[in-house]
Amino acid sequence: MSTHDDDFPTDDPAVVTCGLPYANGDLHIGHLRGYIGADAFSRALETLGQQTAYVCGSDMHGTPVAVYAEQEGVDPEEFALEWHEQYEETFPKFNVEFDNYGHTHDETNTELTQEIVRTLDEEGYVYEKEIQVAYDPQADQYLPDRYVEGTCPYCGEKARGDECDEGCQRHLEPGEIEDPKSTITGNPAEYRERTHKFFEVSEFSDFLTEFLDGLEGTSNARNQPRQWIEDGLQDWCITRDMDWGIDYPGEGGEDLVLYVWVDAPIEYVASTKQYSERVGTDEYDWEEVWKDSGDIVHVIGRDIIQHHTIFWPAMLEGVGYNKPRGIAATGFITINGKGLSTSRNRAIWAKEYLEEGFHPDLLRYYLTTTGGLQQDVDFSWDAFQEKVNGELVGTVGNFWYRSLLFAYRNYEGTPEADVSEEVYERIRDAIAEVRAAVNDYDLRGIGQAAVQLAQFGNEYIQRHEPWKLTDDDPETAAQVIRDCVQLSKAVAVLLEPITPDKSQTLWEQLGEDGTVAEAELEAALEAPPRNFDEPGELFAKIEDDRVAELNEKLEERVAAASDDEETESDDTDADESSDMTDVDDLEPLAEERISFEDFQELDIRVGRIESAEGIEGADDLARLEVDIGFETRQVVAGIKQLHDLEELPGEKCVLLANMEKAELFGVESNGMILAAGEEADLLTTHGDAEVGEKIR
Ligand code: B3M
Ligand code: ZN
Repeated sequence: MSTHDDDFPTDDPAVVTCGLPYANGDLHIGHLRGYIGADAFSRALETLGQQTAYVCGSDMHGTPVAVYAEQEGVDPEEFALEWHEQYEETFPKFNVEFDNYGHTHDETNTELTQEIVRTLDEEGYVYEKEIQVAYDPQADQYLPDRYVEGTCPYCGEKARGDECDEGCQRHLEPGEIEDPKSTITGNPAEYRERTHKFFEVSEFSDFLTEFLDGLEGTSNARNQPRQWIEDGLQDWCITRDMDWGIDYPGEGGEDLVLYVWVDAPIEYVASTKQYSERVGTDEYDWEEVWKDSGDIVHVIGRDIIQHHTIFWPAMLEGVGYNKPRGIAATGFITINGKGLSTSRNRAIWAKEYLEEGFHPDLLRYYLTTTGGLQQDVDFSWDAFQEKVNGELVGTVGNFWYRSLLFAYRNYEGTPEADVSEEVYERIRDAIAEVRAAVNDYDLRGIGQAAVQLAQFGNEYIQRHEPWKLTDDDPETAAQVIRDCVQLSKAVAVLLEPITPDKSQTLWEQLGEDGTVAEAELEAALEAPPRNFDEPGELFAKIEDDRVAELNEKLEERVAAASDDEETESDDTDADESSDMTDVDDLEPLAEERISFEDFQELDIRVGRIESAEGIEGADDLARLEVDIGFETRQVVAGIKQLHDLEELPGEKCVLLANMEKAELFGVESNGMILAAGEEADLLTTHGDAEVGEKIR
């Protein structure tokens, strides 16, 4: 959602970043979804005419890297650099084109990190404190972060030393975890007293509240942090007892390195700086972006919202830097409806996808148009096939091919006629839809605008049947085909952020010069060159037997991995922190069965939300009015932090109508709306079931 007065494009340079991948293992669809999403968003900003850099880098430090390097018996630097190089090679294969891709261990980031920490210290935001640090006497080492496991003090789930990765997703401070055990020896950890450095995050409460009020992006990133602030912010331990990392730059920290979450986000700045140094500050000035008036947009996984909406803006404020304009936090990925799990090999690996010979733009299209920047994504080869065959082959490819082939055969290119007013207006509307979608951080909206334009094109041809007109009414025939050529070009321009390579091929097919990536949205209305060659088909159907084969492969390897797992523990497998869920995270299925009669006692109805407002004094509760056909019900729901309340009116929902009445904060709740998961994803109906219909 956009809250700034000045919509994109602004006159300021923008930078789009994506959460840095830990340099510790193979990339899979859970990673790709973020990098592709951010790439598409950055390309979309450019098509609006916004000057944009897309930067990222590998996250080399911290225990996520050290633990795996140790397991392989290699030096962490060597280990991380190897993965870094692999990522650098892999991203472009998915048309993810960073303007700069650095890493956190390089000189630029090391220097900048030390400079920023020094400044925070000089500004009085850093202090020393004695704390209890976990220690493994047998291994004779301190146990920061992932070297220790235990129970989350907030939600009781199993957690890592610095994050409740399987439960409430909170960051945990050293010493907070309960029942700590060493991951090196499995022994219970001892506590030892150590002096560490702390950053005074608690000083920034008011600033952060205001920052969140102005923050754009996805609703989860904008709303969740409010609760943490209301609960009271703790100061943040920014040093660790480790060798691998960036040395603490000041006094009293000689034997400490910085916590990985200090130098990781600073790489966003360092990477922008490297880009600026390469192209020259006349072309792109990193200081203008980060210290003055740039538009900063972070795309992240939803498990790292706290780092990006609390710690990071507080650091930026502490050193007087510019703050992010937008933060988009992507949801989870499931595979065939089950949690992605690298240890169970239930994942689609980047390498595997490419080896199967699929074009990267197909996956880009699937991920961006199903998940956008926020929604959870379920991937299955069946759904992939359906989307590719239906939308890309059936709608877009079909329209492109039939239009251009007809134009080529009858006119050797673009017919000499003017675009009709109807088509011109239709393209203008689509451009406006894309512009609005970008301002709403809505990638799905971009895809939709483009595909619906192709859909319109197909209907337009069908309606005018130009093949019947070429002899009797050549003027109208030329006019219709002229329109179709324009529509084809417009679809290519609008779809470029999502399918850059396919759009480029169409662009060249039309005889256009330069690249479609450089074209702005208005190019959709400009005439293509007069002549072009015979077109080729751009998308090929995915056949059923191919899908059957892919499903079988996936099933077999998941089965093989679970056989292994029976003999081996999978706790030490690759990092699963980002963008993923796991069946272990799900509530177990109920053992006990209920009768059909029991079920029928539940009076569940289709409803439509008429209004939604927060209940004063209650952190989580909202008062909703829900139309259920016969009457309008007032219900209280715990969704205040999790949804944009102003966006709810008009939404369909599902309501348990014969729930006993309750009173919460003095407000009567007469029914219960149904929702799924920690984010309170509201249930709705797939088709057109009417308000008031019973669910059976
Ligand atoms: N390297 C990966 C993650 O936790 C972590 C992101 C850093 S972004 C500054 O998703
Ligand atoms: Zn927790």
